[in-house]
Amino acid sequence: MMTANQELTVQTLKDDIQRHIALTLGSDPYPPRKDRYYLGLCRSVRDRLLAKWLETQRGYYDSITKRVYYMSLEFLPGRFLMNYIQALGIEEECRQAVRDFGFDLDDLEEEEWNPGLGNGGLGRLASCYLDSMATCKIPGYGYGILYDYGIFYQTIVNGYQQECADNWLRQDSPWVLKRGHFMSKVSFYGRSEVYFDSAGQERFRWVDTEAVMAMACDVMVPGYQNGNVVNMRLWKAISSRDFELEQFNQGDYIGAVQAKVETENISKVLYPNDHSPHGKELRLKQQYFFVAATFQDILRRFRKNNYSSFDCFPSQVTVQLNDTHPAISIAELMRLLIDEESLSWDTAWTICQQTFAYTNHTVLPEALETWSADLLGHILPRHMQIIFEINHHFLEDVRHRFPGRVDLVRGLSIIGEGHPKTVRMAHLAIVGSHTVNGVAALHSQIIKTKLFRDFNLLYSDKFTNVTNGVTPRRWLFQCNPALSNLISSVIGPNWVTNLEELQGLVPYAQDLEFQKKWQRVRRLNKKLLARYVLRKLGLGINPSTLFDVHVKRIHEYKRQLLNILHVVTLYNRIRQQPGVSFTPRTVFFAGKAAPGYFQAKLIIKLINSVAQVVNADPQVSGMLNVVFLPNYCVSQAEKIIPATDLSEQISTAGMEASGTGNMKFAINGALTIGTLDGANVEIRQAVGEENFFLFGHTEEEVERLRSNGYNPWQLYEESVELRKVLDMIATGYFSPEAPDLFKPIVDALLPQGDYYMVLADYEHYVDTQFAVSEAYADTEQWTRMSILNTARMGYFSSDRSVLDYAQNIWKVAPLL
Ligand code: CKZ
Repeated sequence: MMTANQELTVQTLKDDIQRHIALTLGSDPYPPRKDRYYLGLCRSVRDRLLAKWLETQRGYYDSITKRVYYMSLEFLPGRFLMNYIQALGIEEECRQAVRDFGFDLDDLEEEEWNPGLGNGGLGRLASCYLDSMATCKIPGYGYGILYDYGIFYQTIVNGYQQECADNWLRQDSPWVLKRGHFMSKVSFYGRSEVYFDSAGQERFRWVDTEAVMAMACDVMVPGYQNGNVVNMRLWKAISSRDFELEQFNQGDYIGAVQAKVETENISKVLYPNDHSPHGKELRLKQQYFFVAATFQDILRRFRKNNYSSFDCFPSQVTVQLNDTHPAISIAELMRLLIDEESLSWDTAWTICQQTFAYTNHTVLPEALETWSADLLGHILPRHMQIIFEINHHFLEDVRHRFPGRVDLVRGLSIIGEGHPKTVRMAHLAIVGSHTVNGVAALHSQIIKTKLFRDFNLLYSDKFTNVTNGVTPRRWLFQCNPALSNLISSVIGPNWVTNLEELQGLVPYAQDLEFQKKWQRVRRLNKKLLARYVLRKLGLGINPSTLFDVHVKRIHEYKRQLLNILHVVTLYNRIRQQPGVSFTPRTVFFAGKAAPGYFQAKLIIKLINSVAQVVNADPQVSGMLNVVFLPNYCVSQAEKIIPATDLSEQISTAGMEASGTGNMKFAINGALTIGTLDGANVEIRQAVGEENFFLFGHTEEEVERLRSNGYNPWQLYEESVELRKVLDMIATGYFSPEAPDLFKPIVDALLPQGDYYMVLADYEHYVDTQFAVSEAYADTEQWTRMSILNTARMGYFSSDRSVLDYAQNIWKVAPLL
């Protein structure tokens, strides 16, 4: 039933939509075109949010509260339209309004392009945190880069990944508010010049620089039905006028245009190499570009409050560094305080340390950022000088506290003394921050005892843990409406902003009536996914099979390979035992490989080759299917996760810092098969050991195996089943046209020593998968476990994470 008030809003909404189609888009509302009505709806929703956004920002402006600056080179917000509609609480009205025009809201939603301004978990985490800051009213801002090209669009051609450019701004996004009048100047290159000030003090200034302008582009991040809207400010590079004029005046028209294009390249493209920095000049320029522009904003806001002294800066500003990607901030703030604000080194350094906190997201050595000191010195000469100075002061302190420990000094130094000399960004971030956190309990422990052990010796109070979380708005309420409705029907709707309330479902886990409803919802979601797969790939899949899902970036440590070895094992078992009953499965994979990561790309090809053989074989038909879904992204995740029975979280123990997909699946009622890695450890504790399929070596066992001379050949020799699987792959069973195609994969597992311990965990994994199949066959038991997973996942809300940061690291309180 619609209330009178709702009818009023439906009518005004409809008027707004048509007005926008005519007056904003300059189109005729008749005949009704889907893309026009989509944009008309966007504009109408945007208007309603803008008012709240202005109010929130004015509120910050008037109050003298400490603000959080969440700095990240990546954000993965996903589609906005439905998120905005639900945050405003006008979903029913919007449905009705567009229905009156002959459209379906879910259909219109598909018109929106995903902003892929991130690689994976790290970028998505940043967006979950902004959502939670908005909902929990933590005063803060997100800062990043408006890339013209986000993460590449993946297609699969002949089983291989192909990358296409993702020009998401080709048609202006209605959600990006460009502040053309609001530009900050950012400098590069030049040199550091010494001079003496009027007091005879030696000072430095950065001269002969080249300038680039940063244009502010704002995106609204609304809290859930609380009127609060956080701002995400993304910078876009624009060539500087002065610079252009000078060049044009020299008469070199083509050269001038070329130079303009080159400077604007800074924000052109997101680097797609998740976990493997390339040390490229453009990437460093991106980092500094966004840091410099952001700090001008920070200082401008600080000054606006008429502060007499910078001493109170840390009581007004707290900066969270999302990994080391923005860590050049530390040198930049030092430069601003010393060169421009004339503070002493010691005062500036104290302010710096009190301002920054650094989150580490990975222990993989190849992902720890370093820059060649020459390159950094070339692009940012003054910053390089400051970094050397920071290092000098820091190492003096180390020598003082640990006399004679040359080894310690070498290990801790911000400068890696090789050829070429490098700047270790993690060391800079640790030294320049008051707090360093890992993203799950195990990961934070590894940071303290292994990765940064010597730093922990030096400052043990600095290191802490904040376990990641995900926003229940997008990852349950929005992506799984059927389950959300069922949950709210028994425990009310407050879980959306207080996820611990899901505990209220525990008593229903045994309730057969409720179980039936739970099964019906899960079945519906699986049908929706099956329909999507049919539409996208033309592949028919059976929704009553076990949906076994492995979606995330493709990386050797995440062990998609282990999963595919299991698939081949199942395939062989089914063929060898005709007539024996198996739990039918559909195994889904999705994920992108970094374009330069040969091995990961070959794994994609292997998955597709296995899928081709398995799906075409009548002997396993109905028992086993394999699907690779191209172009994994936020909106695809929203379709896959609610339909998943079994979540694959099978990284080599000690290598996945946290994982956040693992949380999204369990919240939606999937059961996990996983190793004791990252947040899996805490998830298992929360949902109960009996509701989690654990397998594999522990992190300590992996360490021990590696140092005691692990020999994968022995496993190969000892297991007939494993040997057969590897032989099939090695001899071209899945690639008859090129029998050697997958040799590099088998080589990594055998002659090259199997660094990721795939074979070491194989047998236990296969056995545990067998236990999964058995459990799935008992529907009542499985459903109970599924309900208990959802019920006990409250802790993994990003609201909890953000409030933890606020209380223990940022020292800010929620606004009232
Ligand atoms: O962060 C998630 C965790 C995951 C972790 C992921 C991450 O693997 O376990 O749940 C949120 O905490 N991503 C990165 N490091 N850890 C990462 C992302 C992008 C890039 C790099 C690391 C990137 C790099 C290095 C992009 C371009 C160049 C270089």
